[in-house]
Amino acid sequence: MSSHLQSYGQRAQNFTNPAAKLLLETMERKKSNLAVSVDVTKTKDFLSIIDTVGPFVCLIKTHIDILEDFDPSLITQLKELSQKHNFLIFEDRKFADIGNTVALQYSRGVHRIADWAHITNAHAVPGPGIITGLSSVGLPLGRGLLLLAEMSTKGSLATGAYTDATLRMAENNRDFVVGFVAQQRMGGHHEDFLVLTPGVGLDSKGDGMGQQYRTPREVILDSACDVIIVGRGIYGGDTAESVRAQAQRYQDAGWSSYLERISLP
Ligand code: S5P
Repeated sequence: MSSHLQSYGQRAQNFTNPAAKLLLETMERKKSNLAVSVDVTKTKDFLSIIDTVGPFVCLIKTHIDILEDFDPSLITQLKELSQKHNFLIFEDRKFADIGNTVALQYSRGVHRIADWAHITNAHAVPGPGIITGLSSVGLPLGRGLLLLAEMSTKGSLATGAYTDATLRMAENNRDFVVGFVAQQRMGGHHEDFLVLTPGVGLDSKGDGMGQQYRTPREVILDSACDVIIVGRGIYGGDTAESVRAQAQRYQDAGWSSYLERISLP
């Protein structure tokens, strides 16, 4: 059976990587294929949004470098919330340099990403050395990597031959590369990979800066992706109650589309 028609729980056995297994098991247990992207600049807002959406998500996506008041104690609190609500953490770092540099960026500096992010991501543009560098740090820690195979933005250059070559890089590094940030499940490979998809919104089509939104149903059912990544569509509301209601709404939309997909003949 094609991997995307198997349940998330069944697919855990298709992976050796512990972060991928844990993500799929968490999705199955929480009945959630929703990741919330928490792109805010104040620690207080960051933690309160995560505490509010935590029950509805399998994954929290961070851009840790946009926090103006970052302090290492924030990481302790983030890890506590991840245990309290049972979600994994994905630092959307989009590494894009030579292997030696990305290994340092991943393990050191102020943020020490490898210490706390179950999953991170990288552009394929430098070639396979970027995976060698990141896996030298992340693999011993049981971390997983996603490659950016496509982007959600208008005019993206990550298409065609570039996307195909990204797929080949992932296939050659199955132990550490667990999937893609992409807009669709791509054919032409037999391995199971996770497909996480940003550019998801129910009420808006774009943001005037190139972002393009599709609905959870288009992403999960029509394009056979696995995880919807939603940012402003959820945390854009000004009260905790509206943030909670949006998280619930996107969780329901993503999960019902998944149930429809796995029941396809
Ligand atoms: O192609 C991409 C890849 C990513 S990771 N398009 C994206 O929008 N993203 C990220 O997803 C982006 O950096 C942001 O954190 C999030 C989308 O946020 P939203 O507010 O537009 O939903």
